[in-house]
Amino acid sequence: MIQIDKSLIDTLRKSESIVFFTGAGISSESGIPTFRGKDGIWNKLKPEELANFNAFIRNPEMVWEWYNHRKKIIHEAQPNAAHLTIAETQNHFKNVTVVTQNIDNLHRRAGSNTVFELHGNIERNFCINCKKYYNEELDFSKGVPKCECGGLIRPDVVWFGEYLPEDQFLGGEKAAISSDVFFVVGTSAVVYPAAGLVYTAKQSGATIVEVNLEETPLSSIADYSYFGKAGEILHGVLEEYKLSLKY
Ligand code: BV8
Ligand code: ZN
Repeated sequence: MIQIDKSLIDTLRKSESIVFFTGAGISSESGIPTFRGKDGIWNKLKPEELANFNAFIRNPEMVWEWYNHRKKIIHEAQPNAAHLTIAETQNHFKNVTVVTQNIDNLHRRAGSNTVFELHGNIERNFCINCKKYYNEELDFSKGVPKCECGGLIRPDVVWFGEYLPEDQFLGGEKAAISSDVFFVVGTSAVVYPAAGLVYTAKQSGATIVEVNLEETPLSSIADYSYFGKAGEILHGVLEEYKLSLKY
């Protein structure tokens, strides 16, 4: 059982705004493979081959095959203890914001109400030509689905070299600036500008709490680092916090 620092509990008791900045690691306990870990999907495939616009134009079938494979895993997955604990913190703190790099929609399905999705959402799709959205089940019976204008339909996720959705990034940035405690959960913190939000939170005076299986480039600026499974650690933090309210 991971020992949670009493000073962190004391800080939480004085806090109003909590941010959970999450990456693929938070969904690994739901059975969704991470990108760069030992079971990482990118060990076999390279991001440049798949998560970028040119790869899609060159070989839309292959890119859609990858996303449909991930979509199937995501639809069979359930939010895990980490997602559920984050949703439960909404009952204990004035402002709880999730800023996620994940596209799997699990935070919302767990009950989190304020979620900024920096890299899009696998449930949404749009036409690369006229930008019309197609969010119902797509028909792949005649190959890659096309818009009525003839344009290819793509998943609404942010690929390498693409800008993050302005409203989502600004929402995440605002939350980072006004956060009292900024949890960094299950991310290797190598992808920018998303990972830059941790530095924004730090510079704005937030207490940084890292939750990961292993050290990351952020460990050096974290005020607390807990190494273990996100589900257990986050549950442990909330339980210790609730216990402290009894005295
Ligand atoms: C952009 C969506 C132009 C699609 C993804 C500086 C500034 C700006 C850009 C860059 C920059 N430097 C480099 C760049 C370019 C690039 C980039 O960051 N490259 C990196 C790789 C070097 N960034 C971009 O291209 C971005 N756009 O730059 O536009 C621009 C330029 C300037 C200013 C503005 C704009 C777009 C990046 C978005 C790419 N899209 N995915 C899809 O999902 O298919 S990235 C992909 O990586 C996912 O979104 C993923 O979330 C993200 C980060 O990965 P993680 O979530 O951290 O997952 P990972 O597997 O790496 O790590 C999992 C961690 O969990 C591990 O540490 C593991 O130990 C831990 N873990 C595992 N299990 C558990 C656990 N922890 C706890 N409990 C467990 N059970
Ligand atoms: Zn179109």
